[in-house]
Amino acid sequence: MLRYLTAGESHGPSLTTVLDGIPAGLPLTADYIDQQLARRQGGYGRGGRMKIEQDRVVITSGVRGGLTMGSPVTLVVENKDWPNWNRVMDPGPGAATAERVVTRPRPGHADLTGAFKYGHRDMRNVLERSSARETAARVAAGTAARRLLEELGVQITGYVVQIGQVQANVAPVVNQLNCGELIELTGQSAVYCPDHTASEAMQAEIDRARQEGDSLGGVFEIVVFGLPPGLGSYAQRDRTLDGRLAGALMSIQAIKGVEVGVGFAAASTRGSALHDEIFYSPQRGFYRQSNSAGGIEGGMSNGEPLLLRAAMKPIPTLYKPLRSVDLVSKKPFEASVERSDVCAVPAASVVGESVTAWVLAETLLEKLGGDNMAEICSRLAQYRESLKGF
Ligand code: EPS
Repeated sequence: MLRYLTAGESHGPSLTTVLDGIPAGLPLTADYIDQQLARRQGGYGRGGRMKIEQDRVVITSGVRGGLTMGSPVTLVVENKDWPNWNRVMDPGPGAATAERVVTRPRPGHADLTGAFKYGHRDMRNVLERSSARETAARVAAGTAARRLLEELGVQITGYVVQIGQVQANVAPVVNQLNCGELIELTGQSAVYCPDHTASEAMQAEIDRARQEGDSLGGVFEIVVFGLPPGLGSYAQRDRTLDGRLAGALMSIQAIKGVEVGVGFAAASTRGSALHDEIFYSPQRGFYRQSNSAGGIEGGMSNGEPLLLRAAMKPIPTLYKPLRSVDLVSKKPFEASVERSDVCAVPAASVVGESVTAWVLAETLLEKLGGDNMAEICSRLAQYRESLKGF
């Protein structure tokens, strides 16, 4: 069983994640994980905090000589901003009440409801953990899963398709390019969008929102190439691949919607036009010429590329004041803001890739079993071979 937990506050000393069930013999280095951490920190529209942080992972258990050992893998990402907050974040008695007590809940954040739930009078106790800073730990974890997928010939990438009102037209490139080419084209865009004309317009939209003290949401897509069919299952509700992937994506801070394949458009399409017809050739075996299903049928991967889409709401920390009520005085106030991102959709696409990679690694290990990479690779090769003669 593959599982992980993250821990850590946004302005605490560090974020930590413990990965359990990573097979032995997986090549994994801090440098490899740091590449994805850097992507998560990037993207046009980020705010002042990203000038302070330079996320790097320290692997403190489970890896020796660049290979996993089968024991729990611990990944630690330091918060460079912590020294500026260590008095506020001191766990000692009285420290948290001494200064910067947060009593003004921000609309759209977890502040007020989290205070109700946990009985906090200082909403810092809520915002520190509900902050999307936590996604650095999730990217670290998901990157170990991405490494495992790579060893099994599965490649994953994500890109932005919409920011605010600006929509990209990515279909022509996405349908023609292989994963490496798509990653390269996406990486050339400041907003991680492979449609470079739309990318310019998205940056202009972010500039406009910044000038107006506002924030922007958007949509990103995740594509996965090389997945074998049969991951997930129709046999029990909590084993469906689409259910698990949607849950993973929806658990990312600020994500409000998830689609698989053509998604909501399926509702207005006739069955005859929607479903992906099945063909057979001795060279390719069973295959499809279309992919409305986005690579999932009956809660299982069907062997076609996986296509997921997620919508992110605009970040609720705004320079433009929103009305709220002080927890102590019960008086209305207009929220004032220190620093914030204008748009973090590009960063969210990297988080989306990471949580997707984790679910796929889980389902691959469920399908194949095995405790070390050699065993798992040979079982997958055997399964793929068996499908050729099906
Ligand atoms: C966040 C608020 C901002 C973001 C943060 C998420 O942090 P701060 O309050 O320190 O300025 O920068 O994102 C990150 C730190 C990150 O690494 O992505 C929030 O409220 O969710």
